[in-house]
Amino acid sequence: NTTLKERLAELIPLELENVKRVRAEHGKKSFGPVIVDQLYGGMRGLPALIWDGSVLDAGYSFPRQNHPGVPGAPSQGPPGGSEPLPEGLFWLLVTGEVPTQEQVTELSKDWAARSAIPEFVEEILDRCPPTLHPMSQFSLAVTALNHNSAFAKAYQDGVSKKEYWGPTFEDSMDLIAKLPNIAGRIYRNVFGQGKLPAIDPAKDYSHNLATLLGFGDNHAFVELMRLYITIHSDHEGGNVSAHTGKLVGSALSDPFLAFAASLNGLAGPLHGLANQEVLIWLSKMQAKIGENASDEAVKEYVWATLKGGQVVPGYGHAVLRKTDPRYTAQREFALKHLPQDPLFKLVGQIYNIVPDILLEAGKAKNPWPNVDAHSGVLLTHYGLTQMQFYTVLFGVSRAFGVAAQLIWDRALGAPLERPKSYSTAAIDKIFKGR
Ligand code: FCX
Repeated sequence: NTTLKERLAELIPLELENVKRVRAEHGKKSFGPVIVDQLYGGMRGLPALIWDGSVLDAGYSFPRQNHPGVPGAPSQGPPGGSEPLPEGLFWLLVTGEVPTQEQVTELSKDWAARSAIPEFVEEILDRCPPTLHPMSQFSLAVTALNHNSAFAKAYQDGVSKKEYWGPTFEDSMDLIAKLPNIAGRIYRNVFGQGKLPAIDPAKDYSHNLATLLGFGDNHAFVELMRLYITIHSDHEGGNVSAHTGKLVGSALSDPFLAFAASLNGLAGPLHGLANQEVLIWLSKMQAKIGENASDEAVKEYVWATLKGGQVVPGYGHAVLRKTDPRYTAQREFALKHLPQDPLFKLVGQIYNIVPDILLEAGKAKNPWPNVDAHSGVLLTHYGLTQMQFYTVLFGVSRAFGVAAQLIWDRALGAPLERPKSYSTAAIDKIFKGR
């Protein structure tokens, strides 16, 4: 019954050999034409990164962790649960293998044991005004965890490059383990829910997170946390939060500093904040056209949004060109647990209306919904109505993907990331007359 770290120590030399072979065979081959527009257009579609944890296929998002048909969907939750466990997902992201129930339970216990945060970090959070966005508080606290970073200490002690992955693994486990206490404290400070309960080592990660938020006795909400943390964890290496973590980690900033940077990217409306924006948009729509509005009224509202020069939040995606399976997974959960919820019905009605409108408007490359189009509706249904907090939950989950990547980047010796930038004058000079 090997531990995650023991299994990882077995896999790393194999993957180092594998990468060496692939680079020896293909390293000098050119990979797709870079066109000047990609330098101006946000490197869209530019083959520029390696990450084995999850791969998106424009046909549908294919993070291997949550595609039920894919061997490797993590083991089911504890008895009575039917949603996957994030512990199983993290094992899968880090090893590419499905863990046993014992290995999953071991992870739950290990994270519970590492979950306490330093008192000074509690005080930093308690000093934040409730008007400071929860995501800013979140990244402040994660940055401050650098105080006890095993990697930073090992580096100062002169650890050899080959050993970088060990302290990175320890920091990553500590990071993931401490997020429920940080998120729970922010939630209770900003939205007032009294004293933080203790983490229960007999409960899984999601159950403890639900308890810290005040919903621990609601089995359906605990199940929702298992699903939510699983599906938001990783989405290829190029999205802003994953890429930022990789870039900052490539400077050998420890996982706390790297993930705090990821959180600042996730806080952007065109990335993780979209799940908050979706709920704000839905609530404004309901306020304007009422509950159980006609398709015509919804159509009119969507066109007004576009004509107002705004995006329809939760629709579109930089890579996907189909409905995000993470949307579908949430829809299935809603059909099972809250089929009559009016906001869920509105989300379904919008799903039947928005894609045709975006296609008719002709700008969006992907008219289908992404994960954010559905997530807030589920949280609201169970009483977690504070939309400003939604991206914090997205952030708790995204730590799983970013941490897995940082461990492997250090294990494989990923170099400092340093793309070349050009001035427009240089572009003009290089390509004039070509
Ligand atoms: N409503 C209105 N216009 C849209 C649109 C939408 N939903 N989606 C795209 N467009 C517009 C863009 O604004 C752009 O217009 P412009 O040329 O005037 O700027 C044009 O269509 C082309 O954009 P496109 O390339 O299709 O899409 P982008 O990737 O540039 O933008 C956004 C799509 C950013 C709006 C969409 O991706 C979004 O809302 N993202 C935030 C939420 C998100 O991606 N969540 C998932 C996170 C990620 F999957 C993860 O897990 O990491």
